[in-house]
Amino acid sequence: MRARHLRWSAVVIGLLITGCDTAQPGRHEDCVPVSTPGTARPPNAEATGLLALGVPKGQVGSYKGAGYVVLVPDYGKGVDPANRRRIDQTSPGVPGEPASRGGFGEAVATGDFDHDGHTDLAVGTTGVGRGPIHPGSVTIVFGARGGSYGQAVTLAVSKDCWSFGGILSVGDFNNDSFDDLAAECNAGTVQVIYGAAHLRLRSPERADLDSGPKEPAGITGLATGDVTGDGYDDLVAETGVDDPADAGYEINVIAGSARGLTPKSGKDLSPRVENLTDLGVGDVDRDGHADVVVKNGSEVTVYPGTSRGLDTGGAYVGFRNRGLINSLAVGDVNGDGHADVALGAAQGVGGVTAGSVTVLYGGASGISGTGAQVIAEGKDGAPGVAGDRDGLGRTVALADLDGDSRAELAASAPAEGNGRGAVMVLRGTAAGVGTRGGVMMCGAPHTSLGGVLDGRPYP
Ligand SMILES: [Ca+2]
Ligand SMILES: [Ca+2]
Ligand SMILES: [Ca+2]
Ligand SMILES: [Ca+2]
Repeated sequence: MRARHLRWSAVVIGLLITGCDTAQPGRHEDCVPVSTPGTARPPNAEATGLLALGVPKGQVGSYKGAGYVVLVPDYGKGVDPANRRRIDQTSPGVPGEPASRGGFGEAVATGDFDHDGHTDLAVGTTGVGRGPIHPGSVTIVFGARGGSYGQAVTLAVSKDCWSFGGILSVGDFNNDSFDDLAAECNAGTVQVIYGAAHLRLRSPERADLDSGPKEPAGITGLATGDVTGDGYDDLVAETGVDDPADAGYEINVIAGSARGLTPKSGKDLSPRVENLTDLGVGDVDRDGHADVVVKNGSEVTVYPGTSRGLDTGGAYVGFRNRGLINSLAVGDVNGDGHADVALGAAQGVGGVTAGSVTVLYGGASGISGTGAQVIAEGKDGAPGVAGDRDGLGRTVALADLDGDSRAELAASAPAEGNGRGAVMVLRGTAAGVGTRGGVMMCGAPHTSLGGVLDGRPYP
């Protein structure tokens, strides 16, 4: 899921002065460059998880901004960037040709859409940089044995979509074991593409759904989880509302069923939030209903899930950050069955913009700041060197990549290294995010690695 659009001690400020890239231009942080294809042979094993990094500003051949996606596997011991793959429109089987400012990789999502046991990659490209004649497309690249990719299909845009693929979210909305893909279509419409065994051969079933508000001003976020607790994944859509008297963003649950996602009906349970937000879905209080967690400015608000949708009356502010929150992800970091929440605060406070990620842990009464963990580059053994304007936490993701039922944290600093961009991955442990033994990856100059990321365990 993607939404459009600190605490710093004297010790950290000291690091800023002595250790950052800008202070020592010749110095490079210890990171694994991932903009080129990996050179290592794939091991004779299947990955346990996959981290997808969309790099829409990436250069392909002589085409600037053609865009590519870096796929980083995990074989059960932490992400393995040496075995990365790079997918672009010159990759075998991928339809289309690279073009300047094509922006391939603007949105990425992963899932097993053909249910063959290999995780597939969905790539959304709205083509906004190329003018109105490119209304967007979604490409599904199929995974195969040993982490290879060789076949893909591009789903043409429907006539009523003009921002197709700008935001993607994956779930099994009809619970048939084939992952399904929800894609932004236009200001108030989501298109759902149902997974099927024949996806490579013929067009999948697609359906357009209203995202909720009567006067939508643009979908800003999509996330998936079983809010109603009936075994079918539900889609949670966040949509701007075009209402001068009451501007804001509406959160709607579109319920899954045996027939797939069904348009909203009955009682209005849609909360309205004031600020452009980011949302995640997970069962923070472990009552069998996934909860919707949204950031609203510097606050984190939890809307408990119920069999009828969201309990707006039971909503609570689980945490107030000292500065603006930029990104949010939900997943179970410590494996206790309660979903946890990662918050990226790239701008920080007081003009110090190295950025940080705060992890809030779920419990019987939901999310609170008790026991919160603050992650920053170089802090408590985490990789990297905190530099002013790095902006760690511009995006965050939580996903169990190594297969131990604890979510790993991926956090990006797209501005780091003068726009080279960096992504830090730290493993989930029973005691929370493990700051030691983390991996730091970095991109090519001016490609803002980490601006787009998504992670998923293998099926
Ligand atoms: Ca597959
Ligand atoms: Ca399905
Ligand atoms: Ca937890
Ligand atoms: Ca894990």
